[in-house]
Amino acid sequence: MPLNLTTYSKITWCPGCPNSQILVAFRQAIQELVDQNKLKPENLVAFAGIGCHGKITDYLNTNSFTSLHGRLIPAMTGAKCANPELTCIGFSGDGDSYSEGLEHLIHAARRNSDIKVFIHDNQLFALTTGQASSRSPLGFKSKTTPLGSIEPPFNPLLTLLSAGASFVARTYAGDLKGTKRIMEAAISHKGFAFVDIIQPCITFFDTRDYFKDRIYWIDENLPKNDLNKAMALVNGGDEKVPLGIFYEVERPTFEDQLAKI
Ligand SMILES: Cc1ncc(C[n+]2csc(CCOP(=O)(O)OP(=O)(O)O)c2C)c(N)n1
Repeated sequence: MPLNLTTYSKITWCPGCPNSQILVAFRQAIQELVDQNKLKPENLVAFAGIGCHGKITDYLNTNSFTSLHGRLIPAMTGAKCANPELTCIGFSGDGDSYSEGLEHLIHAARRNSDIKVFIHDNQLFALTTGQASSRSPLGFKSKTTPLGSIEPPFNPLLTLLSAGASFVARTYAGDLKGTKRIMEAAISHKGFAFVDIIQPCITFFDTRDYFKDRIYWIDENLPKNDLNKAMALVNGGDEKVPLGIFYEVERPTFEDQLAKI
């Protein structure tokens, strides 16, 4: 049955912002999972952090919750513990979860909380007009780094793999089909699912050409349970940027363990 996942809210992202593609991919993924009886719309809760990415819940006709900046994960894990029937899906930014709220992300991965986290990774703080984040590259010039950033960028995939995330993937917002596929797999995964979505900020740091020349999809049929291989893949330097599911294993979730106490 076709769901109405749209709302009356006017979209206020910049015209052409890849956030819109993330929104469309998500709506399509939800529709497909509902059609396949893999998801009950009444159990879906979309969570948002603070930032441009966080507007996404305004445009989704689902249950939703907007958290404080950097505190997306505590809101999600709290809801999931209170009602394990819920499918908790969070949208966050590299400022919201790789800078301010990083500790929560790491511990949710370690615990294998059964939540799905999609990070709109635009390598800066977009809503506050383009300051450097922990994801900005060396030499990045912004209002907070006028002479160029002197910090190497954070590698979220490597960190989440070593923290114990049971599903780790990366996609590119401009690839709608690929993003939908990764979202469906993440939502279907039982356990902590983490997806970094490369989302060029066309206003403050337009990396579309940069990524167009570097992204490639890894072979879908490669085994996904080899942690060392996954780590090597996501730590292979900047020249090529692999996309796909790097790691996926099953292990007991935090909520299942909690229910046994
Ligand atoms: C505790 C707190 N610190 C700072 C801010 C200001 N603030 C609002 S949005 C934002 C940047 C968000 O960046 P990111 O999470 O990368 O999201 P984007 O806008 O890039 O999607 C900041 C610093 C805030 N609202 N609350």
